[in-house]
Amino acid sequence: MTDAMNANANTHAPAVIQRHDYRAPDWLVPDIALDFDLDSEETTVIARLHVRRNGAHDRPLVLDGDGLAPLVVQVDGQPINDWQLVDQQLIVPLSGNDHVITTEVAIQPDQNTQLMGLYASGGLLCTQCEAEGFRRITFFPDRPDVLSRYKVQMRADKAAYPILLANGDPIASGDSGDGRHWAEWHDPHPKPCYLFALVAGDLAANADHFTTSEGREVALNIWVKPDDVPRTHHAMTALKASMKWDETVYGRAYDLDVFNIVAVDDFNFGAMENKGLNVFNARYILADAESATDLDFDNVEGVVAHEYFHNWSGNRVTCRDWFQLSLKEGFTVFRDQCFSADQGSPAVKRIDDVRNLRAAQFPEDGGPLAHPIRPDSYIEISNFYTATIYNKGAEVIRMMHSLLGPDRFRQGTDLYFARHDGEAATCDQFVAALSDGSGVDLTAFHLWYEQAGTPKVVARLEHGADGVILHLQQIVPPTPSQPNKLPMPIPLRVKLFEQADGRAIGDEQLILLDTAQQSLKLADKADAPILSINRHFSAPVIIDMDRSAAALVTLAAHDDDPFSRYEALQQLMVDILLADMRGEQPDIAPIITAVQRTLEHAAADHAFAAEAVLLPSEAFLGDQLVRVDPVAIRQARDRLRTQLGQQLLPLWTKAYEDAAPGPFSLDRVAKGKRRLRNVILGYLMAADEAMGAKTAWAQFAQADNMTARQGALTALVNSNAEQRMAALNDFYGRYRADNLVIDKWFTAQAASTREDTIAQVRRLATHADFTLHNPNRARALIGAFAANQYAFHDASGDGYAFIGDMILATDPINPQVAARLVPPLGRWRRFDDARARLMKAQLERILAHPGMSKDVLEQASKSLGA
Ligand code: B3K
Ligand code: ZN
Repeated sequence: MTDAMNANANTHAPAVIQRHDYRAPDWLVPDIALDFDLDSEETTVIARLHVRRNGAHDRPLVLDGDGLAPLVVQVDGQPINDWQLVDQQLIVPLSGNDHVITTEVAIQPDQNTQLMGLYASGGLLCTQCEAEGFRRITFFPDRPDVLSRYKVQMRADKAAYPILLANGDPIASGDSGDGRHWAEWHDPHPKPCYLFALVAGDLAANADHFTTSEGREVALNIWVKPDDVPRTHHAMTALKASMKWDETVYGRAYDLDVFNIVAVDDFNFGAMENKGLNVFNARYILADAESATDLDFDNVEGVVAHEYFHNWSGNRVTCRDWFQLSLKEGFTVFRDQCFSADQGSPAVKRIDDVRNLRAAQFPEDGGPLAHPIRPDSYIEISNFYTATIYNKGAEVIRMMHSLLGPDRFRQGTDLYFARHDGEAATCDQFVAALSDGSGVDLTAFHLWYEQAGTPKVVARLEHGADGVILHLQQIVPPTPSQPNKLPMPIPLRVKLFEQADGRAIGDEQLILLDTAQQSLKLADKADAPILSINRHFSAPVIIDMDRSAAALVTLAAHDDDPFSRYEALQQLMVDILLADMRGEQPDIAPIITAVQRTLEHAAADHAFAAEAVLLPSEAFLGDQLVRVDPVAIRQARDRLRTQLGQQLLPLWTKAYEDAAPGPFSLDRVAKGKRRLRNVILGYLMAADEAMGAKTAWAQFAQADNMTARQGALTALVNSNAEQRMAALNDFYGRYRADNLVIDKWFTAQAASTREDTIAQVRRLATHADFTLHNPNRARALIGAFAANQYAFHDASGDGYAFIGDMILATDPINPQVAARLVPPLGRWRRFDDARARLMKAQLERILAHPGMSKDVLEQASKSLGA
């Protein structure tokens, strides 16, 4: 606990949960029957728990609750009076080893603005329980290692809620005779309560079916508001492809007769893998050409796959405690990344994944909220659904996959699923199963689970009479509460090329750096070798190596790993931009040559070319500096963009024309062309704003799809062009009834590079369509603004104050959404003293505010690091 948090007299210091305090549950709940009398104003929940003493002890039954008052407490059918409610927990003394506990509570779904537990959204009633939402529905041991078989009965008004869904299989349904009806669902697979789900509403389905490799006929339904059914086809295609892929690649088949997905408008994150009843944020289900960008289509595919894959990695084998969250999340992200790579372009997918890792996870790992992929402590578990747990977790599994190769990795996962099916497992057990199944000892990887911080690998190539020698050194930086680190196992794919002609010298090698320093011979002889290292991003590390611009130009042209070609181009740009910021006059000829060559070959892979010529983001450039200077970064980046735009103008124009779209299609080539055109628009605008705006406006007006329309809108919104307002107004008018598209309208303005962005964002926060109650909308404006480095870090501090205001306003409504807005303020150590003071002032203001949630308090106090 920090002093700042202790100093806050208004809060009762929240408890810190420690990983080492884990104890098996005192009581198990093999069976539970739930009875819901549903109503948006007041729902009654009767729960019958069959509880069983776990081991010899005399401790009472302790059931978690949050905001619940027991109306009835019975033991074996008899009301009791000796229960107690202590810190929201219901304590029931029990004499025997097996009992049936009955409780009744009343809850108010339409008052539930946190969107955890049972809540109302757009006329539906739905649930979200992970991590600790089930305790807002009924009293229960709300921890992932208590697995139960669920029977659920629900009654509801037939007109308002014609569809009644829960986990598992539908057993019976009927009319209650009073305008209400009922349904009963049984889930035969024991599960932790975080996987419980229920949905009631006026829904229509896109219905399909799938026959599993085991011969099971599965009914598939994607439930949405009736008007939205035409927008569910991409999700259904993705679902069937995921089911097939998991059978082929992991040997995992689906295990119920029904698989339901429901889309809801108000949802705290992407989606939720509840057994047999996935609940989704509508933005990850609904997609058609008119309203969704290609990125949206890809995200739908990826998230549908992710939640489906959880059926095995998460549901059949779940987590022993929340410290093991990466067991299911890291593994499932790795699985969905590989799936998406197989569906599209592996190279472009890898580039995207690495860009996301560097944008979200590296800063987290280098800041006050750094934590290992298996954390040691937390105050609020919701704060640990992070890029570290998810994306770095996936990278750690990818490294083990690289070392084992696909066949031995599969032997490992087969053993993991066989050994732990139906259990709540740990990360250590996962690594042990991979080791035992593959016959390769991976125990050294425990360090990746224990140590936070992004390792830096310093590489130096030496060549002479002894051959080509690679000298490597690894540095794992100190992170909060982990000052000293041990060397980690770091698999690095490397390959040598000749400087003169880009000819390969030997094959790619996979080397394992597992000591602080290591030197190894890569080849006997070479004239002027250059090193391609961390190919395909084989390890989540920062490579520190001096390579000349000429070497990078050669790699950008000749490296046979597309990811490394991309890296070479990015490094060239970063080197030039940093030199510019230091006040040097960098030679831009090498980058002109490399971009020119990439554009000349764009037709081979438009999507790759688009990624390769994109300038590094302002935030990524900030990460390369000891002190982030948002203004200098903006100016240097604008200068290089203008130089590239102007010097290669005929080539940009030609590439734009060559990438002219045919009829709308989601095939790789069509998507690649759209992506490249949008990237080129940025260069055209930089070369000549009036000319670029004309092209953008034409693209905007003629677009038959959202990728083209949004790309053009973004280019115009960043400009002073006369078409800017026309595009914004047209877009708003055209889509005002479509929430998911209006989110894009808010984001385009919040992410704008214009000087008046803060003022615009403040104005948009009072717009009639803005609400803090819908997480998508809140993130579309506030989240996008906080990610806009130049505007957010305006020297006036207005950006910080706006985020501070929004955190205070959001917290009473939805602490999870509010807490996610805090980390940008926590980066104050990376900025000049004046900005740092202003950022800290906002954190102090938040901490001093009475009644803040523990979600926000944990993030703000750790961010302040006081
Ligand atoms: N498991 C959920 C995330 C739940 C977040 C709770 N704060 C979605 C997913 O990762 O698949
Ligand atoms: Zn997940």
